[in-house]
Amino acid sequence: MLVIGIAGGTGSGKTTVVKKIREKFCDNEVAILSHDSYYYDNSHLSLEERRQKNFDHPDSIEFDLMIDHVKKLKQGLSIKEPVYSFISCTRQEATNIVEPKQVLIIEGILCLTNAELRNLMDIKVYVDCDSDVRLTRVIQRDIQERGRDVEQVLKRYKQTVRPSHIQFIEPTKRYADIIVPQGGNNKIAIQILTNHILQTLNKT
Ligand code: UZR
Ligand code: MG
Repeated sequence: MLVIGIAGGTGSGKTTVVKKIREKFCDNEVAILSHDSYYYDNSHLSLEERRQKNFDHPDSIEFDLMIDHVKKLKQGLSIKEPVYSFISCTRQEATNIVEPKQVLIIEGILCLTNAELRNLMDIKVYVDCDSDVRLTRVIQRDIQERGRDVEQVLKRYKQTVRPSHIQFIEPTKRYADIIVPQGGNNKIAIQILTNHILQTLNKT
């Protein structure tokens, strides 16, 4: 199994890069694991308390479970990926079965911060993007998809997202084998990554 880790700031285009790579393959060739699914369940807290949490800190992710799942997938076993709601900030009852495939893509802002998880990756990618572009995307997305208003998004950006990006996420660029500027719009980088995967799958 070829394991690819894709990190980068919030709104940098990670999900788009993953989507564009996936489009070039059949469903039975590529499995995707997002570390957004592995946010701790905070249902013991009130919604207000949950919303105050720093979701851009490595401690907010249940890395042990994620590492265990990656190891199982590498062994050829299927796993039950948790389902997390960004609206309620809690883990849902349902799980999502992920089957082992020839390629596993691990995506998430903090996925290169954990050494054990990094060591399970064959290729490490950092999607790079100017912070003003990221912020505009995050404002739009969090209002449309994650139940926030402009005030809430900007307050959070200032209090936790930006400081944690500088402290924890940006420094993981040093671990990347490939840095992708302009995220999802970078056709060449996506082509290079796709070609590499194809080569590994022995299709070229
Ligand atoms: P991406 N996040 C939430 O907004 N709510 C949660 O319950 C859990 C996470 C945000 C998090 C981070 N912080 O910046 C973003 N904020 O999800 C990462 N604010 O997701 O990589 O898709 O942008
Ligand atoms: Mg995303």
